[in-house]
Amino acid sequence: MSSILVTGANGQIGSELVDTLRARHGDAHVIGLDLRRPSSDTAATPGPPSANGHAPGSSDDAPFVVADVRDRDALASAIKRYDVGTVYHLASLLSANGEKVPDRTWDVNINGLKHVLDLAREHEMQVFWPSSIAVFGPSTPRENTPQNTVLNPSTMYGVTKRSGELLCQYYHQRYGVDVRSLRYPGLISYATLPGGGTTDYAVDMYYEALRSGSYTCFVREDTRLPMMYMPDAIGATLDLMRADASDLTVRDSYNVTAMSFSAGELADTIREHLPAFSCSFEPDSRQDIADAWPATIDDSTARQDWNWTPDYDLEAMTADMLDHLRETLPEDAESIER
Ligand code: VAH
Repeated sequence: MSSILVTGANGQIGSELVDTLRARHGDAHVIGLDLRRPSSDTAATPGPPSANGHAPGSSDDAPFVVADVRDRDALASAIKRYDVGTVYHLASLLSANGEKVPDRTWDVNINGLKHVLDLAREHEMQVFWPSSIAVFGPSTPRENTPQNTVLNPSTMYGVTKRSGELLCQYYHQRYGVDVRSLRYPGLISYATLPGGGTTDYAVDMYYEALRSGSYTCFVREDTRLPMMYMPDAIGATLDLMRADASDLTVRDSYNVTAMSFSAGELADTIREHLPAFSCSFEPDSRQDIADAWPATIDDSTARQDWNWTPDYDLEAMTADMLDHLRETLPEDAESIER
């Protein structure tokens, strides 16, 4: 059985996708790749990877490669060493952090993707690559944003995501590379801390509601954005990759969403569980990014082509997020609820 390579394996999506894939296919068949070893491994036994190339602390069957996706030779070496047949190429800088270093964002997000697509063509690998609602811009219809519409992103992150979509479509049409992509909305998970995204206000809010009981939100109370709980994002990703290629009518990237809510609605929903939670709203530069994105998404094409349907709404996500965060946050978080 050929193996699966996940780049950006330590990230918000990557860390959960690696766990899900290893549970399905076995540790030995899923290779994580990122700029550094997973913190849990380095915490366990810091030091160079063991002789067999496995990160210390992980099980002997959980291979991990420390590499930069801009290094084509390092990618090629990992693909050959582990006989990779599928790549989930998640390594990317996100919107807010990406605006601080636009040149690096272009370099990582686009040159990294092109290396993966070139290697996919050479080794006949299937590829998943995440796009984002960040491909939409100020002149895109904000409500029920269609699959095919005006795309004029206002961030370097959005420019790389739209450019990457066109690159994926080209490699499929010109070279027959089976690359598939989703325009993720804001993703919310309890497994990793926020990573420099604009929608990460939502993740921050859950953490602070338990940690301190109060949160100062960096977008306006009425800022409404499309969102999705991570279990649905992982499910959508694996469903798309398993779909019959003949059913797919989109080869740039599929619109998908699960819910839309405002920052104020999120605070209200959290208060249904933590009545003492207080939230204030002090927009910063990330408000401009959020204002350029849609409020709601039309994902009917994904539902038609490969039966996309989410499981979590705002209430179900909030209950599950708080349950899991109570398990992982320090004891003093419990004091907020009393
Ligand atoms: C970001 N979480 O905020 C990412 C995502 C739709 C937003 O792409 O940059």
